[in-house]
Amino acid sequence: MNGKLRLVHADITHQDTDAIVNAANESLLGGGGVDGAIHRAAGPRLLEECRKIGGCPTGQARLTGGYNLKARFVIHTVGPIYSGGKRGEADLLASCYRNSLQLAMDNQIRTISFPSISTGIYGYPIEEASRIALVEIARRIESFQEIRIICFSAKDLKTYEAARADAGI
Ligand code: AR6
Repeated sequence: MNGKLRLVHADITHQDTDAIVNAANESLLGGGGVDGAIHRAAGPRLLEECRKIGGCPTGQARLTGGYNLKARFVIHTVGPIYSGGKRGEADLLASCYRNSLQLAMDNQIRTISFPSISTGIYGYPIEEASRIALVEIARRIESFQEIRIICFSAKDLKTYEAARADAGI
């Protein structure tokens, strides 16, 4: 099966893929940015399920239901807080994509939407983060029907499109 990678300017809470990915924090108890938007759209049962999980270390991923979302599942992953790039941030960010995709494959998820992990409140420069995201996704695209990267602004979309062209993906 030839997987399709799409870069889309949209709100991730509206995506109808089997799963959407949340850029969460280690508590998994919600926050601002995309995390806040996903919890608002999914409803309070999402927070209840997250409470039971009891947190998630940076770079790892956890699966919950999607509740009021169109997506059946939410994969919560915790990106690194960027602090100059010499504290293992690139490896941790790559782990977020790898572990999220592995969890999706383990649960027969065929279509999935990612936000741009760590590039908001956590401050990761999007030019570098987009390259990491694209490389990790391209490695596993064949195991999926479709993977979307959801860019929340037209500017972010342009950055991802440029990174994709550079990488020849
Ligand atoms: N749909 C798609 N992308 C979005 C949406 C949305 N509805 N809302 C924001 N983005 P951020 P981080 C984009 O800050 O940097 C939270 O408080 C946003 O423009 O959501 O990983 C967590 O609890 C940016 O491009 O996540 C953590 O504490 C991207 O999503 C912390 O923020 C990621 O921005 C995580 O920070």
